[in-house]
Amino acid sequence: STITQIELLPEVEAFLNNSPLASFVGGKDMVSANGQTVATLDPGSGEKIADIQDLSADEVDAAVRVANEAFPAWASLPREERYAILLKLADAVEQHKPIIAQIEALEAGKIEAQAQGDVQNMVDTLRYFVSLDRDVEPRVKLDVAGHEAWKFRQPWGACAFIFPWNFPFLLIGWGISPALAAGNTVVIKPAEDTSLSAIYLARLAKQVGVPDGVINVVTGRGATAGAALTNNAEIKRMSFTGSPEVGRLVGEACGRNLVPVKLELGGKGAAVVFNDVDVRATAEKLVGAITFHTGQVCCDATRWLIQKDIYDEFVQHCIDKMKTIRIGHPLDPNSDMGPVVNPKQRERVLGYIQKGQAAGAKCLCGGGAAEVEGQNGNYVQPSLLAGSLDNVAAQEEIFGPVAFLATFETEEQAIAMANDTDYGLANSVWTQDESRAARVAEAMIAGNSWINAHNVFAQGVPYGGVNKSGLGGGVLSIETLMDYYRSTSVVRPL
Ligand code: TXE
Repeated sequence: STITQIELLPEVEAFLNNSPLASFVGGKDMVSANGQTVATLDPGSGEKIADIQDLSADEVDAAVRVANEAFPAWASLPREERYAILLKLADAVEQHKPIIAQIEALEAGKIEAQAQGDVQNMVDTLRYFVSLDRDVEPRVKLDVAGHEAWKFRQPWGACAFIFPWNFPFLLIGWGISPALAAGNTVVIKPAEDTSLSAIYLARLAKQVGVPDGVINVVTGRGATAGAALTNNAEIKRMSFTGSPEVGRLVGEACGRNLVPVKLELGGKGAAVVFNDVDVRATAEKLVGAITFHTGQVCCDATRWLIQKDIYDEFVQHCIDKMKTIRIGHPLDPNSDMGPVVNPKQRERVLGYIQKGQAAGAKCLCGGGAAEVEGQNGNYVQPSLLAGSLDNVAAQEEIFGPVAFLATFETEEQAIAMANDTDYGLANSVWTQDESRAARVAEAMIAGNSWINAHNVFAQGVPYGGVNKSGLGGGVLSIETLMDYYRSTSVVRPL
C-alpha cells in the first residue's frame, strides 16, 4: 500500500489540508512574506505531505522580539498559575497523542508505536520539570559573616531552540520543558524535514490557554531561519541539537553575542561485550538498539567491541536477528524498522558503508538499500561492518542502522578502544561481573554509561555528551532546570 492508501486519522488529514502550514508566533499564524515554502516529504513513500514556511531572517527576528515581549507577564505569573497552564498543555498533548504521533510517524519516518512513546515522553518530561520547579527556591539565604546576604533566581527571557529531525517531538519536550517551567518564553526552530509536530504543538498550546508569545515556532531552512535565530543577539539562551558541524557554527555565533549555549551533538558510542554474557540475548539487544528508529539515534552504540573468544558466535546471532527485521512503511503495523529521514541521509549511510569497505572493512550483513514493495521511500538494510577501529566508518557518525564490529582481548584494551573516538556521548558494557561492569562503565569517557542495556532514559538522570558530542549536558535533570535561571546575589552589611 502506498501512503495515499493508508488511512490517516481525520484530524491529521484536516491538519495537513491547511498546507502550506504557517509558523506560529505570538499566538498567530506567521506566513513568509516572500512566499517561500519548504516541502515536507513522507520518508516512507517519498510523497509530499505538506509545505511549511521558509521564514526570512527578519521574520525570525520578529519572533524573538515577540517572545521577549511576552516574557515579563509570563515570568511574573504566580508560579502555581504558570504550572497549571503547563500541566494543562501536558494533558492536552496526552489527549492528542494518536494525532501527534501519526504526524510525527509521517514526517520523521518513525514507526507509529515508537512515535506514540515519544509523545508520551514529552508529556512526562513537561510534568517532571513542573514538579521539579516547585522545589526551586527563588531566594536562598547565604551565610556571610556580619552581613545579610541572599541569592535571587529569575528566568532569563526568550530562549531559542534548534532541533534535529530524529526525535522532533521528544526533544522539544526535553528542551523547552525546563525553560517554560522556570518562566522563560521559547522560540523553537524545528528541522526543515520535521516541523509539523512542532506547529501542531504551538496551536494546541494556544487552545489550552498558554499566553500568546510564550511558545513560538519558526520554520525554514537551517542556513537561513536557523542561522537567523543563532545570530540573533536578543535571545537570552540557545540550545542546539544536531550535527557537530552546525553545532560549531551555533557555538561561534553565540560566543560573538555572549549568549549562553548548550550543544547536543552526535555520538559514536561503544558497546563493550565480555565473554561471560548470554551471547545470543546480548546480540539481539544490540541489534534491537541499532535498528531502533533506523539507527538515527545519537546515543546509539555503533562500535561493538567483542571479546575475541565469543566473536564468531556473537556475529552469527547478530546476522540471524538482522534477517528477522521487517522493513516497511512506518504506518504499517507490521514494520519493525522504517526508512531514514531523507534521500540525502540514505546516501550518507550507503556512502559510509562503501567508504568503510574501501578502507578495508568487511561487510558481514546488509550493506545496501532496501526495497519496500509499492513504496519509494529511503529504506536501507541493517548492516554490519567489521575491521580496524581507525576505519572511517568506525570513526565518523553514520546515523543509520550500521554497526562496526571489532575484537578485544583484555579489559584495558577494551577501555582504550572504547575511548578511541572524538565523541563522548553514551556507551555500554555487557558482563555478569558487577565490579568489572562498574569499573568499565566509569572508565569510558562519555556523558552516559549503561550496564547490560543501551538507551535507557529516565527523567532525573542527566543526559548529554562531552568532547565532540556536546557542551552543557545535564539534560532531563535539575542541572538543566538551573540553566534556565540566572541568579543575582544581594549583600548588605548588618
Ligand atoms: O543536521 P543539521 P543534518 C548528525 C547525523 C546526521 C548529520 C546531518 O550524523 O547524519 O548530523 O544531519 C539546523 N545555522 N545529526 O544535516 O544540519 C537545521 O535546520 C543554524 C545528529 O540534518 O545539524 C536543523 O534544525 N541552524 C543529531 C538542525 O540545525 C542550522 C541529530 C540540525 O540540522 C544551520 C541530527 C545553520 N547554519 C543530525 N544549518 C543528534 N545528535 O541527534 C542547519 N541548521
